[in-house]
Amino acid sequence: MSAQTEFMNKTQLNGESTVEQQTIKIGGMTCDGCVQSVKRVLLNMPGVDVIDVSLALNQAIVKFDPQRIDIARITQSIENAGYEARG
Ligand SMILES: [Cu+2]
Repeated sequence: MSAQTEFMNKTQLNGESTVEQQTIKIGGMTCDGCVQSVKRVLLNMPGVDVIDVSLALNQAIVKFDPQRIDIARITQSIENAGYEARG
């Protein structure tokens, strides 16, 4: 049994879900309204938690459950809202 398999079995037994944290670079935010829009988009996605959205740093920090959503779908939703996103 590989270490990976062992780890997965363990998390299943404990009923825990693993959570990943990632910084997403965002282009096109120009004011606090944009920050709020990006936050709303992120929070509307199941399995995503917002740690921070920063206008000054042009980035969002999110935590997400990789079993429910992936970073490509997260960045796609941000782009659908009219911003550029690179995870
Ligand atoms: Cu704005």
